[in-house]
Amino acid sequence: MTHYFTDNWENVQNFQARPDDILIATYPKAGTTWVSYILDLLFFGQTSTDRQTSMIYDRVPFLEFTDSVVYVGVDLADKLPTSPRLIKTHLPVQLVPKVFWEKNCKIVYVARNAKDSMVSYYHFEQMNIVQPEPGDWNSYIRRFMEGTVGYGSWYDHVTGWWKKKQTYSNLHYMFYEDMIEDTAREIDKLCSFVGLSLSAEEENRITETVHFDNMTRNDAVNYSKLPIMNVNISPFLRKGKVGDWRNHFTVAQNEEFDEDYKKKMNDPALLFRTTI
Ligand code: PPS
Repeated sequence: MTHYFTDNWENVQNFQARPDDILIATYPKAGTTWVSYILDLLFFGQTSTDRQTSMIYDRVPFLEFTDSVVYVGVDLADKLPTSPRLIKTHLPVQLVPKVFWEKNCKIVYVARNAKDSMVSYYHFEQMNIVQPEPGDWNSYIRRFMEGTVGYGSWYDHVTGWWKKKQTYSNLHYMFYEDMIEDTAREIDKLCSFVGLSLSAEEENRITETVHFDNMTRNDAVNYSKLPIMNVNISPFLRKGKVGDWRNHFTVAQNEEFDEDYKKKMNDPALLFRTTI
C-alpha cells in the first residue's frame, strides 16, 4: 500500500464502528462508486439537495485514505451525521478493523473480474497523482499477477472476502458483471440485504440515476472536481463495460494470464464472468 493508506493506520484500526454502519468493501476498480451511490440514494435519496450535490467521497468516506491536509477518511467517517453511515474501504479482509466484525456491521463486498479490474486500474494509475505510475502495459500485467500493485493481490482479495462470507452472515458479496447485466435486480438484492423496500417507481428512478451515462454527467460522483485526478488523461468513469480487456490483452498475454489464473483461483464456487 502507499503511504496514503497507511499513514493513519492506528486510527484506522481503532475506528469506532457502530452496529448500523454499512461498510462497502472492494478491490480497487470493482464498482465501489457505483454501489456507494446506489446505497446513498437508497437511504438518503429523499433528503436535502445539499446532500445530493455534495461529493460522493464526502458522503461515503474512504476509511483508510489519509492526506493530512485535504482528506482524512477516519475523521470524515467519525463526523458523518447520518444513520446509517456508509463507509468505503479497499482493505483486504484480514486488515479490516476488528470492530466491524465485533459490532456485526453489514458489509457489501463488490467483486469484478480480474482482467477488467486490471485494465481499469491501469488507466486509473495514469490519471491519479497519488497512485504509483503503472509503467508499460506488459509489465503492469506481470505486477498484477504477482500482486505487487496497490492493495496487493486481486486473487487473495476476492478469495479472502469470499471465504469470510461462509462464516459471517452479514456480508453481501456481489459482482460488477451482475450489476451490468441487470442493475434493477441487483438493487433489489441490495434492498433485501439492508432491509429496505422500494416502490417500482423509486426503483426505476434510482436505476436510471445510477446508469453509467448519467453518472458521467454528475460532478458529485464522476470525480472531476478532485484535484488529485486528471480526468483529461482518463475519466474516472472511463468505459463502464464488461470485456474491455479484449482491447488491451494480446492473444499471448491472455493465454499466459489464463494459465496463471487457473493455478491461483481454485474454488469452483467463486466464478467470474469476463464477458456477458
Ligand atoms: S475506485 O477508485 O476503486 O473506488 O473505483 P471504483 O468506483 O471501484 O471503480 C471504477 C470503475 O467502475 C465503473 N463504474 C461503472 N460502470 C458501469 N456503470 C456505472 N454506473 C458505473 N459507475 C462506475 C467505472 O467506469 C470504472 O470502470 P472502468 O472500466 O475504468 O470504466
